[in-house]
Amino acid sequence: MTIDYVRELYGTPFLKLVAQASRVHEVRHNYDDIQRCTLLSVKTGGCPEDCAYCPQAARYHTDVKAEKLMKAPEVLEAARNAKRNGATRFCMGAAWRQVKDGRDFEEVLEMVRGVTELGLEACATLGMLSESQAERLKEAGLYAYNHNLDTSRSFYSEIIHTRDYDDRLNTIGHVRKAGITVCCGGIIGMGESDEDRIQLLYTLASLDPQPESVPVNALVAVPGTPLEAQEPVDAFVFVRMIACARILMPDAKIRLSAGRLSLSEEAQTLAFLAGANSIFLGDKLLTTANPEPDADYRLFEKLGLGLRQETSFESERA
Ligand code: SAM
Ligand code: DTB
Ligand code: SF4
Repeated sequence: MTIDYVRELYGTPFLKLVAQASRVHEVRHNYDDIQRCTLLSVKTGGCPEDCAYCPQAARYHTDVKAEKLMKAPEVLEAARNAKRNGATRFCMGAAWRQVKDGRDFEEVLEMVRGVTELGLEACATLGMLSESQAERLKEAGLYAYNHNLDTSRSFYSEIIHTRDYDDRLNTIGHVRKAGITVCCGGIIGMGESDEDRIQLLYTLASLDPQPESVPVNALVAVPGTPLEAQEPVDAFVFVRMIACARILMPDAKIRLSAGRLSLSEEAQTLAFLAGANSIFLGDKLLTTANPEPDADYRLFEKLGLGLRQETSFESERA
């Protein structure tokens, strides 16, 4: 794979691109199998980083209030609920720049052990990690670690100034080395160019091995953040990203992540056709709104997917 190939792919006429992605999807995956994941913000707000999209950065004046780390029992209650709603993966997010050893990290390890015991894929996103912290998360049963590259290397420095692209790549390396699966994707709609999206796709698909999980987020423009006035991303661009990701990373789970409230049911359906095979289930992402589970299940029913609450998880495991 070369950058020129990715450019050519990204520039393919829309219907041809979606059809090509759909062919790859049919061979490697199953349209009926859309993984549902639930997010929980276990440590909200007060983050020292300056990510321009993020409502949890302490320096921006958003409605998000800084909170202390949740306790494991409360997190496990939410995980049990998520499982009842049909989620098979539970992702815990912390608004930290990096993990610090000590009491809070021990509490997170307790959460990971509990979520794993429930039979859910435990995923966490806690900021930068050292090699030894990644090993301890692995020992506790962590299945996946989410750490996004977000955009191209060159646009990254316009969006975030408090860390750089190589910091991101280093943490991803530590996660990989510890034997945890990698969840790494990006955000579109931040004002990046087509070339930035192409570079992001190229970098993600060049990771060796490729990430097992690739979240594609549409920016949720939150009042108070520097990106509050961004226009919503065009659904055709969103689906184009999904299709390219599916073709370039044929075995990965491609996750239709943040921003679904601004996509119509038809646009989401096109994303599933183009290879998206996961959504976040639950009316909240980390701090912003997401569709109600009932609405998602109504869409699944219209699509004849046979995905249900409660029963689906047991039958998937059977
Ligand atoms: N602090 C950790 C970090 O930055 O890796 C973990 C939590 S952070 C909120 C996880 C990811 O959420 C970010 O990398 C970004 O891709 C995504 N995200 C944050 N705010 C977003 C927004 N307003 N719209 C879309 N995605 C967003
Ligand atoms: C990812 O790529 N998207 C999720 C998850 N990883 C952690 C987070 C989306 C956050 C959207 C903004 C919010 O709700 O705070
Ligand atoms: Fe902090 Fe993560 Fe938000 Fe950046 S994206 S401000 S690191 S919580």
